[in-house]
Amino acid sequence: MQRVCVITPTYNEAENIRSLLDTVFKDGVSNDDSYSISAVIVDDYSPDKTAEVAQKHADTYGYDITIISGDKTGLGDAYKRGYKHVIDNDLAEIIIMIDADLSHDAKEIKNLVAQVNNGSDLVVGSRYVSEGKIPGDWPMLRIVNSRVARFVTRYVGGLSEEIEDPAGGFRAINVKTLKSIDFNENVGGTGYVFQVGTVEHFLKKGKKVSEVPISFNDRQFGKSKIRIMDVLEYFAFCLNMKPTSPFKTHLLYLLKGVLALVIFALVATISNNNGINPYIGRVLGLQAALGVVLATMPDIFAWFKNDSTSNESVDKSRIVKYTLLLDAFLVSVVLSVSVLMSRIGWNSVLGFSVTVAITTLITIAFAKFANTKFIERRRQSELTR
Ligand SMILES: Nc1nc2c(ncn2[C@@H]2O[C@H](COP(=O)(O)OP(=O)(O)OP(=O)(O)O)[C@@H](O)[C@H]2O)c(=O)[nH]1
Ligand SMILES: [Mg+2]
Repeated sequence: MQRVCVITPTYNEAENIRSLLDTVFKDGVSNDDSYSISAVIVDDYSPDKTAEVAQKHADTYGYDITIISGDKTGLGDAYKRGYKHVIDNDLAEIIIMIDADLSHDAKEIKNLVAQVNNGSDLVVGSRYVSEGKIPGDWPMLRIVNSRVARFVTRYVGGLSEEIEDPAGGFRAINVKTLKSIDFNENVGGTGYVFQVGTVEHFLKKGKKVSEVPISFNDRQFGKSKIRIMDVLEYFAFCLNMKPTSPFKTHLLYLLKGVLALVIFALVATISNNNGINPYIGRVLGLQAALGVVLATMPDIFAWFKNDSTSNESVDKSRIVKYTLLLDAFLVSVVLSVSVLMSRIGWNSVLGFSVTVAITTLITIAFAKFANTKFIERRRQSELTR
């Protein structure tokens, strides 16, 4: 028979732990005796004596539990100790991770187990796939917090969008896979962000990560253990998680854009101060700025074409043609903004540079949008032909 071990981390959960054990050993068991169930409670010397309460309750009802106690160093560390205990003592083939505060429904353990048996290495119980639920009366602030955390893992962290609820704490893991990935060294995050670190690490190692819908409930008793340090660690961890992420890419674009703008203003001002015609000075500045853009963003034309991230797909003669077209377009923007500004008597270099940058950005964004639509339409008509 397969063995399932439920790991639950606890810190001051004395009010919840009895009900949790009851529901795990009543609702979490297999309907067809395909698996047996045991539990490991990872308690960090809870001052409210969670461990004692749990042991007494388990003795009374004959539940198969182990309590491991340690110093409080965060949720991630607690789970790592739990994993190690299960592996060292060969307790199970599948680990279930569940919060002790009754936020997760033990009836759904079966679904998580089934998904591991279908070939997943890590199964995340998800509030955000269809059929997944958050409490109907969740305050706006909780919804926003949860959504922001998810956005941060994707936008700042660059985590795959395939996983809808990467911070969720109700999970199943194939123990054989867990042994193979050296989680102690490799899975980052000591606090709550450890859940995100685990998803990222499994994906990086090419392991199968999937989700099953769960119904999430608010805790009835006790307090949340999330502290400001956990939130800061979450951000810092996501920022460091991958060398590239949408946020890092956009930040880099912004920095290069600002650099180009500074060079543009510098060359135009120097030319002006040396008696060169202001229109010519600005066109010269533009050439220098364009040089910087092309040198620092070599894949810019492929990005425009929408079909690759490398310029290899755009042949050399086209790159020259595109560069000349772009240059001509920018020269016309610079000259028309110059003429317009001199008509209305506005002479600020900064104002001029920013107006040119904004006009250029809007035009390029519009052109990219139109180009994408054009490519889409062509594809559609090729498909229907
Ligand atoms: N051992 C241990 N358990 C912890 C630690 N921090 C949190 N936990 C447990 O981890 C589980 C999740 O913590 P919660 O405080 O409920 O976090 P949350 O569910 O994101 O927050 P709420 O929705 O407000 O409850 C609970 O069972 C906590 O007791 C810790 O540092 N050590
Ligand atoms: Mg909770």
